[in-house]
Amino acid sequence: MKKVSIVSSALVLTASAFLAGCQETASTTGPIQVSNDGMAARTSNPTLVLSAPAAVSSNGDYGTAYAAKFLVDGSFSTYWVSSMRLFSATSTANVQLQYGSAVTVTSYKMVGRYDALKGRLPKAWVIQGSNDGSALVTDAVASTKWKTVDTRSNMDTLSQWKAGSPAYQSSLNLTVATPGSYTRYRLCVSQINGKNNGSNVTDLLEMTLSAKATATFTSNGDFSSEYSPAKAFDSSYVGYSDHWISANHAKFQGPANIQIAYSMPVPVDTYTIVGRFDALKDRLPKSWVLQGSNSASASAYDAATSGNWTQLDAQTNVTTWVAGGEKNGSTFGTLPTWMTCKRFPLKTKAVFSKYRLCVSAVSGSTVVDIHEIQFNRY
Ligand SMILES: [Ca+2]
Repeated sequence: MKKVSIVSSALVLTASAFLAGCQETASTTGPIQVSNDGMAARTSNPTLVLSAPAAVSSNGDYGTAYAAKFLVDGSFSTYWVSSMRLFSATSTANVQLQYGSAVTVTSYKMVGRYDALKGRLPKAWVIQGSNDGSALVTDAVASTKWKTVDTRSNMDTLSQWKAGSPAYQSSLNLTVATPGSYTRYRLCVSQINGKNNGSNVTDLLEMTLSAKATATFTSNGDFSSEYSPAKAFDSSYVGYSDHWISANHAKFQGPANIQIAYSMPVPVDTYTIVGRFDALKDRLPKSWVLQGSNSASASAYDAATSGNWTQLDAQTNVTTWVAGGEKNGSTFGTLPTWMTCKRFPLKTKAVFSKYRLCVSAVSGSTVVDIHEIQFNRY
């Protein structure tokens, strides 16, 4: 078989990369952790990059310095190189990413080398998902234990893979054709861009999977169904009915709690409250806490002191709301003068699947009234 040269001139392995090769793959079984690839979690269904899977494996590596774990280590100086194979529908190079719980992957990113060895870039592949505990990375592509969620062909090095930044890297951001909820995913490469003469490899620097979170909204009391908690998380503030109003009391009886529950943990480091600054500005929140939880039993009805929740921020006697809101306080741009907003940074970045605001005092009204709550990551 033809000897394959591994070290390219453009991508020189560093000493740290070799050291990394000596480390064992971290084994975690906790909830899926997510990073946020520059996109704020402002909407109620943000797309989030899944961070390193609990386990990664392949059906063959070129060597321990090029093991599958280097595909998901966050470094572009390390890479997975498959073992040599024929590359065909029945001779694929496979790599599997396994998570602690099922997740619906909606998009993925592959980063490869775009240098003298760009012929190693995958040209045809499938992405498959499985919840079958007996499924193996070595299973044939046609195995019924795996469901194909995305199929690619003719991904050439001219019109598809292109020189990126830096020029010796190339990346593809692709949408999954038929997403499903799976605990494990695998990439099965059936063709590469170079010659398929029986002694070739595929080679990728990094691969990340992304999922779109969904959310549900609850409160411990609404004024009416017209002012449901979902109205505070719909990324819209334009209408006079486009807000959440808490249950009405003869005298405000806090805490009035509003909660968003995502389908997966969402990183947050600031939040913004958008409200009205008109004749009803006495409905603005004055004192509150923001809390986070990963507990399945955590609820909008829990007391503010509940052990189900972690306190993320506390504000007392906030009276500095201004017409039109803080400059750059929200992502809506310039607000009309009958509205207001304020942004509150968290002391520590939070990653929770549930967040809730517990308002204990308002500016005089019998209700609290919030047009929008934005959770951000800057
Ligand atoms: Ca890498």
